[in-house]
Amino acid sequence: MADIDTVRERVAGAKRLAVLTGAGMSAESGVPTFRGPGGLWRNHRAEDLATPEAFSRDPKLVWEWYDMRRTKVAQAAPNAGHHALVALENRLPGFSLITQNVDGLHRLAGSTDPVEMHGNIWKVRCTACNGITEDRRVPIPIPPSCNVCGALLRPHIVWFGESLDADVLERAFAAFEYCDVALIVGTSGVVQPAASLAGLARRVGAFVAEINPEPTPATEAVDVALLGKAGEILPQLVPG
Ligand code: BJW
Ligand code: ZN
Repeated sequence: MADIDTVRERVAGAKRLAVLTGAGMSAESGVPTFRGPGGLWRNHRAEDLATPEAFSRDPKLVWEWYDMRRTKVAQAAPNAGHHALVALENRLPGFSLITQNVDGLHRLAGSTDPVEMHGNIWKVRCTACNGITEDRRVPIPIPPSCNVCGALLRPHIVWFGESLDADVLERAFAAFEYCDVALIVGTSGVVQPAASLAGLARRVGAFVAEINPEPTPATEAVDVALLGKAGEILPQLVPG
């Protein structure tokens, strides 16, 4: 049987399907990925910008990066892959969607309860009073300041070295610990703790498939690696 048919069959028969998505999920919507071609911004890597230290050193630079990304996300629409995941959610009772993406495209496509591990690009948090608000201004005044206390705002996003929200972590780990089928879509699998979810699913005996045009550190360990784009492969996995 072809690999894609095996995965389609496993998905159709899943009692609990857990899906992890990464930046490659939104690549076909025009949102740049972090690593690989086009991953650098003005010669900076995500690892050099998405840290509390980088923000303390140069909040204007970090906000300019976010303003560029907010502009791209504002222009982006969900792609066929996002819509296929909505179709899977509607057909399968035990469906969980865990995303590393901060772009909100899963929700825009109609996914009802995606777990956003790393936050959301449209939320900001005050560095003094910690108030969290939605802010959809594009462009955003740089640097933006809090309406309540006037202090500097930061993106409400999890940066390197920062802890993920405890409730979010619990939901992400539970989804993969109790699944019987897992799909790992469009992630390079290098950022923890998200990168450990595929291994967790394997350890509990789940069938794990990866969807990515390139091999990743997870490829060797999954049951099936479907080499291709999320927007092309995911629609083929929706049971008829
Ligand atoms: C397609 C495609 C198409 C293209 N279709 N696919 C254990 C060991 C070692 C280190 C650590 C560890 N635990 C924690 C750490 C430290 C750190 C970490 O993981 N570092 C590694 C880099 C080594 N992790 C953390 O700090 C995390 N915090 C934490 O664990 O707290 C506790 C703790 C702290 C410190 C030490 C120990 C414990 C927080 C991580 C936060 C990550 N945040 C970011 C924010 C960026 C800013 C923003 O979004 O605004 O999240 S970084 C960035 O990477 C972003 C992404 O969500 C994340 C993952 O990237 P992703 O999604 O995989 O994208 P890419 O670009 O890497 O890959 C795209 C893929 O798509 C590629 O494979 C393409 O081939 C593919 N593709 N087109 C399908 N059409
Ligand atoms: Zn404030």
